[in-house]
Amino acid sequence: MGDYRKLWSDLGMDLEKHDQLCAVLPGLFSDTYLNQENRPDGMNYFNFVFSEVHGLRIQELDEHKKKGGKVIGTFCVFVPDEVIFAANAIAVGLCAGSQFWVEDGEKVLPRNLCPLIKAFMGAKLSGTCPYFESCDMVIGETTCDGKKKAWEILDEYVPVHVMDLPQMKREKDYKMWMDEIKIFISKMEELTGNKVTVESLKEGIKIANAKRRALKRLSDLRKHKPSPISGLDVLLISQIAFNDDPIRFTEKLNELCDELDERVKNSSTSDKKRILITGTPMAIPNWKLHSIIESLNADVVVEETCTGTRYFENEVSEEGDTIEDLIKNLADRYLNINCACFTPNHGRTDDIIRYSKEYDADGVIDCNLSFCHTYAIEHNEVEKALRENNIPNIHIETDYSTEDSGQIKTRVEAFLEMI
Ligand code: BJ8
Repeated sequence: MGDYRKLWSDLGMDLEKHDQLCAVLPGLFSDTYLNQENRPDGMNYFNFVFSEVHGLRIQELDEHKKKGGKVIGTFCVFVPDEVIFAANAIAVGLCAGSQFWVEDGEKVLPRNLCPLIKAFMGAKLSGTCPYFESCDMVIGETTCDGKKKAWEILDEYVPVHVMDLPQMKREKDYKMWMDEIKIFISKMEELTGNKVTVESLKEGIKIANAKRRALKRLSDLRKHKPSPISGLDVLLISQIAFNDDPIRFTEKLNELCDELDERVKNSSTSDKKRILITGTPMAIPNWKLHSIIESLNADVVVEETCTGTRYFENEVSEEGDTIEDLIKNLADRYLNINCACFTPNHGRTDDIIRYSKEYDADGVIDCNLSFCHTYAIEHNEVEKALRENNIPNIHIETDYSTEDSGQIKTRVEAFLEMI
């Protein structure tokens, strides 16, 4: 990585503490990623993006800001990027996946809270995340109780706009979500000084749909036996999807898929078990579960998570002549996401069963972050449905520390032997 100290210091970051983070990440990345055998050449781009994750991309954000552009941070796949693109702003994902930030988060949050929330709060408080420091505004949502209340604290450090996400999917909830998107559009227009027009919103929809299509193409390739790419590599790609330039990302991902198309033509057989992961999102650099599973005789072939299918399934219709038409299209696509914050949420269970069949999974690992009550409770329904369909499964609850890695490995090993 080049020398970005001036850039980081201009952003007001804590350079000394940030050095500590920079000292551990490359080692973790190379141990997890670069030791894999037979990786596709197309992964070189994503390796490069990761190596420059606090460098080149931050410089791009800086250049955009110097030209008067805005940067918007988000924490949930319900926040429509299309609107951010239409206002000529850049969207960055701020969900944090490292234990490094947890301690700072615990200074203002209870310890018995989801690590994802503690980590993003710690990232902000410690001044060690250049994405956070580049943001002109962050967008929260009323999903789980932990996030909902965390916005109140975060608002003391950075402007927060909260989207009120309904918790059910009735007709009136669709109307309410459309209203929320309308308010979000006004907020973005006010912040950026750019009007969101039918043309710009359609352009935003096109960009987001193209990215979804590329991610879906990659996902479909994993249906081949054996999958032409490791679950670890796909996880890295989806994590990068939240922060990279969307047009460049789509282009590079399609190039990788072209390479994988060739790979599947010449593939051999494999006796590795095929695993579906479902549950809470895995924010960068949380590679813990994938790396445990793939260190054993198994491949992760699909993730029913927000760093998986929930992020890219279903496109937004580009049809319509008015902003209202397009807002309706956005609401239709987004309220189709099946997050455990909704009640009921049978759609998620149906998705898990459908994906298990489509990807020919030998078993399912339902994994949620500690203290994520909605996903932990929903395990009951997920487990029942999997049992009825004779699909072996286990439930894992974990955080970002490595303390339980040995124990998880033993459980996964036993699970793989059993299936
Ligand atoms: S659509 S999964 S990204 S809310 S922060 S709910 S892990 S306790 S992230 Fe999420 Fe949107 Fe739903 Fe997806 Fe649990 Fe932690 Fe809450 Fe979390």
